[in-house]
Amino acid sequence: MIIFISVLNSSFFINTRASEPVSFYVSVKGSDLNNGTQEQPFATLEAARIAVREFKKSEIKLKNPVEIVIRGGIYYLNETLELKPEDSGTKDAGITWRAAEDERIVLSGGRAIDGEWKETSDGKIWYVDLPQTKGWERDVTKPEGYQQKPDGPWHFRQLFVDGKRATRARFPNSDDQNPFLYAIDGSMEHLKLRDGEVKSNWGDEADAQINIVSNWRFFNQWNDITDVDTEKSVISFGPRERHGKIIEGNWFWIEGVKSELDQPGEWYLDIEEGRLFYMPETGLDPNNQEIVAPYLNRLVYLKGEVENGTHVEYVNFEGLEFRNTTFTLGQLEARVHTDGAVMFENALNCRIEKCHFENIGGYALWLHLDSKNNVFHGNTVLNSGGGGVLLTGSRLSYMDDSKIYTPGEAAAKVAPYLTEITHNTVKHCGKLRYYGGGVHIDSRPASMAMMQGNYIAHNHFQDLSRNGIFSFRNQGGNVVEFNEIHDCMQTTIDGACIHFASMNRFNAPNYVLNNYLYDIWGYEQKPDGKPIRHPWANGVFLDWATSNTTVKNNFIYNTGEEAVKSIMGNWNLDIESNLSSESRIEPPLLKEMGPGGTASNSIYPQKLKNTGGVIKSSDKAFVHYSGSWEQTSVSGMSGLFKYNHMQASPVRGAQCTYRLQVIESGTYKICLMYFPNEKNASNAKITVKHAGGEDVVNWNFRMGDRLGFAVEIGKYQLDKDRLASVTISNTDSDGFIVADGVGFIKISE
Ligand SMILES: [Ca+2]
Repeated sequence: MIIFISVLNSSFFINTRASEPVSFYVSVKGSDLNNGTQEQPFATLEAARIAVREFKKSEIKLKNPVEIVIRGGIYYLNETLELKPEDSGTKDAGITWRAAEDERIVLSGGRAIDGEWKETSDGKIWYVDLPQTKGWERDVTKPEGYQQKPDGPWHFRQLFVDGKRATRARFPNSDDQNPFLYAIDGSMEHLKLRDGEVKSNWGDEADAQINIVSNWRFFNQWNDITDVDTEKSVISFGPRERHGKIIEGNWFWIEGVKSELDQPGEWYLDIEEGRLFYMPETGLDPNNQEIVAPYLNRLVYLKGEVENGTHVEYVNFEGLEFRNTTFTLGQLEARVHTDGAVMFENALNCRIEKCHFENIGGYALWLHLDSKNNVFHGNTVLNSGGGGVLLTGSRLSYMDDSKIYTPGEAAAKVAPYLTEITHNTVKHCGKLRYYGGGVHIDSRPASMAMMQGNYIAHNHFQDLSRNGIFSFRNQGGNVVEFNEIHDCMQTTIDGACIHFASMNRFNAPNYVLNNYLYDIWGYEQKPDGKPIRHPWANGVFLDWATSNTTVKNNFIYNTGEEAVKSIMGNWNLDIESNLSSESRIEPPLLKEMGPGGTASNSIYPQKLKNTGGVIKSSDKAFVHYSGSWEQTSVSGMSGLFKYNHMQASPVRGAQCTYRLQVIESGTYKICLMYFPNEKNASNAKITVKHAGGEDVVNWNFRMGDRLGFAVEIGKYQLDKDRLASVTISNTDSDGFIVADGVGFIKISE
């Protein structure tokens, strides 16, 4: 494509007054040969992006805000709109991509199926030729993930008919009395059914999957079917998404099988013939229906570079609709899937406002790495495969601490925070990936545990597969207030409307205030086809040592288990004045709940942090090792997690020193983190250097917290001008010494 930029010296830009926006226009009726004025709009967002970048180069300093006004119509994007640091605005001159007033703009990741549908001989199933899908080949060894534009032939696993996600040909049918199959046994690699239940033609398919809720029943996974054995009644999987072991009773369906196309509303893509099959509801002609299949995974990508420290800044999106994106297979984790219609990576001060997301494959917005002060306000998200907003750091895994999604030294130290997620509606989500939420805040590094978090207020979340809001690992400093969240935990167990699992007792203070939470289900499917309500479903769930958290003035009714549940050794909780009931209750200020309200408890950011630090054994800048150390790992909770740390045997001398970064003088509680083990030393020497000198403590590493959370070794005065440290030594020890982490938190002046 040739894009001709003629705007630079045109009179269009002369005489603009300060603060009046400079406007570029895009229209479905435009042309990329135009100059981007209202009269001569561009046809594509890409042309506008290039024009804005050129315009910025022509200015010494961006004086005026820039707006890209998109005129009404459906834009089937050919590739992801990628914005880089050079596409940034400034504080006084933001760059806003917005809908023209009162016009409906759809940015679609799909392709309209507009060929001619023909009836097959049975009179029920129709087909249309899609030669561009012919010859697609599945590679089960690689995760699919994001591509700016798909490589090779087109392929899809969702189809949208008249605005609804249609059913990929499956067995059992979704409206059967018992819509699932049930494993009687299995492993990470296969499952077994009762004799006679496995059909041979399931093994002949080029792209069949099962959607199974495995082992612990708090997530689902999509496993590629690579082989079936009808004699042994076994289905074998490819290597992708082996997240949980298959055990007796796990429920699933199989899809992507041509011979199972037998119910109105089902479809099947035949990649050998390059042909799409669909069985419409009786009497309907697909030629008269709006049928769209997804093509792109991500519509907009703001892409700073974490390792270079660059950011995309002051870019805004207003009033746009985002639709029809793909979901990808091969997610590294069940918990954190990574399909997002819009992604902000290393983005600062960017906004998405009054936008609409519908029928997308994953999350509406995925915020990644060093992203802060971003805003997601007044948006609607409907029928997403994932959830509303996802926030991730370099994504230390739940299952295995050594897996890092985004490698790199800078990436390991950052995670999104100070995000405002306000006045949004998220409904009917988690359709493809059950482990998700209205807001899912994933792992951040331990070094950030004491820092501020995110502001989540006045949202309405309804009908979600799992949590309303989830905040996992080293998260704190979150304010969650005046949200209305209900009908959560619809297809999984062990969560809540508001679920925090900080796995770190030093997390910055959280405030969960004045939320309205109800009808929290918990779901378990029984082999007789009847789902039952599983009790593991809560109003507020303070899980895995979540600490320093206030839960107050919440109204909670009809939970599977508790209104407010706290487990696994939380420190410093303040749970008071919450009203709960088994039947309906209403808060006195009902109108303040959700997007319609404006109230705030005014918790200011300075209240949202702790003073001190958390140092992990892998933080090389702060830990010095001498002697002989080895890396080892601890696995726990039936293999649910694996932690890595350092240990030294008593045979050869070893010690390590954690240098504490003291930025404020005061009295601090100093703690060790490690997993107790009987092979450990019962008499390790811990030397603490503090303001008053040096103390030696004898430490028994055989005792401690069974999940490796912080154990106090003492309270000490630390001075910001004096070296403070903790040294662990194996001199004369009777077992291993362990270096996992040290935390210190200021408790008084
Ligand atoms: Ca079927």
